[in-house]
Amino acid sequence: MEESVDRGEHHNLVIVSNRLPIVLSKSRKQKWTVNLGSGGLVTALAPVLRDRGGTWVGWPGTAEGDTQEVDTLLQKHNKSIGYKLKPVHLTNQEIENYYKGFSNETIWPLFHDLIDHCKFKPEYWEAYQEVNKKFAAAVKETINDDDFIWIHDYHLISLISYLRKMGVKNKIGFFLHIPFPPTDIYTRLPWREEVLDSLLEYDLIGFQTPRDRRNFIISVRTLVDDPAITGKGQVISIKRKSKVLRAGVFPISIDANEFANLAKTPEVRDKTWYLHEHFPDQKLLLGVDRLDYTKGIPERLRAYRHAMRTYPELHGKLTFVQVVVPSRRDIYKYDALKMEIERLVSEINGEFSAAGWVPIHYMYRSLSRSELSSYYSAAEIAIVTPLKDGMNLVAKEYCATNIEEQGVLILSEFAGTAAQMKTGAILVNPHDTVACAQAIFKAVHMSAEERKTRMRKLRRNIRRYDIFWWVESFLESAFSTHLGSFPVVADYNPLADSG
Ligand code: ADQ
Repeated sequence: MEESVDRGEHHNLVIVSNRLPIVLSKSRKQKWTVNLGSGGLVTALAPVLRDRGGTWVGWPGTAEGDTQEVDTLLQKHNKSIGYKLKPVHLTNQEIENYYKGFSNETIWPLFHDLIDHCKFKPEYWEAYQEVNKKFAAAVKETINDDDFIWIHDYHLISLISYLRKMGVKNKIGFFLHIPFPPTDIYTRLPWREEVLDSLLEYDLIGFQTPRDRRNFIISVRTLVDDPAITGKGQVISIKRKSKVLRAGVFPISIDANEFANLAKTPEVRDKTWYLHEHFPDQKLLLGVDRLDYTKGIPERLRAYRHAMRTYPELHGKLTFVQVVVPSRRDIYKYDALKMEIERLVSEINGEFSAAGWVPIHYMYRSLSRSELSSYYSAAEIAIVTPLKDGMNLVAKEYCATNIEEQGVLILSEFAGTAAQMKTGAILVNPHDTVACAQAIFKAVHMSAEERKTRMRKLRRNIRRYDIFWWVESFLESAFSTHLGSFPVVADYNPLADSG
């Protein structure tokens, strides 16, 4: 008889994230429309929420003042999607201090090891606490006793502490989408004990890679008295006093089949053909990133410039297409980064452009899914070189789209993805301009056979460990009583690399 696995099917699911998975827009006539987001997380979680019943709690992304209209709009929308969206409204001051402040100017840079970018302001911390408390009240209003609560990401670490103080006894899981930093960096945080105490209250905490979990465990050993750590593999257990926390490694992924199928549609094929026509006799090197200083865009541009200076035979033969999606527009560092990128692009184009060839095509905008897919399909090489990244879905999307299995992936060893994709990709240190330039040269000249072997390996891994595997293995771990009994991601070995 087949052994049944408890994935908590009998429990309703309550997802909590900073943002609701929707895009709200207002027409010129001040009429609101709501569309469900298209990201991997909502694709994977929506069917689970529909099957089990559930609620997604989050900020709708709107400013103060739109509260009533948004509430009415969402109530109507809930009926059509089969689960509930519960908005948590934020004031302009909260958006300033909790979202832009503590989340994006303290935790985000600190957890990406960029201590010089951090602001440690007490008013940011206070707002973070207030908003986490506000989210806790919203969650408490919506739950039943045996619902499973799954909290997402660094904006809401303290949420559990308020839920427990409010008497909520439900099982609660947390997934950290960004890296967990090494202890000597983590300990700079003035509220390091409070943040760690909250993390230790969860029943299950998920990290992207063994590296992140190992960093977390070393911080626990350093800052906490007598933790008992047992088990090895995908899920281990940390016991402190009588509380047991399970810590697992769950590399997030994408709906790989969806990306492969999109690449086969006539619309994407046409767009891809159009790109090839416009770049005749040239290979395309593609970078796609949100505007963020963690993504290593200036470093990548310098590496491309170095490649152009070192290998003149690439002139006219290789074009770098860099797409940047606007992000966190009102934070000063992001404006400064945009200016630095634009200065470098214009310097490089000024240095090398020749009749019929512009070395860098730069786009600063969001692309539709079919446009993005056609760039992924057309590019012979993708260059994904973050200085540090929790996972990096662009790397996975590029490979999943590459149905002809002829593309080459140049990947930063500091992207979470590297743990899973190191044998198929060309791994580089994004700070090493010379090595990155050499990697570009190597990718341009790689034989068709080697490209196929590498890409096949990458695609097999991404198909097997897709976003649906991720959701299932997290939920299975939350409800199982076993440790380490889950499938391990091929191509990297959490056993060898666990804390
Ligand atoms: P992000 O830092 O946002 O996510 P990433 O994982 O690369 O980074 O996801 C970016 C997404 O934006 C991709 O799905 C990509 O397709 C999309 N995108 C990028 N450029 C675009 C463009 N020009 N137009 C349209 N779409 C574009 C955080 C962490 C990551 C982690 C994810 C998921 O920082 O490390 O992988 O969460 O956990």
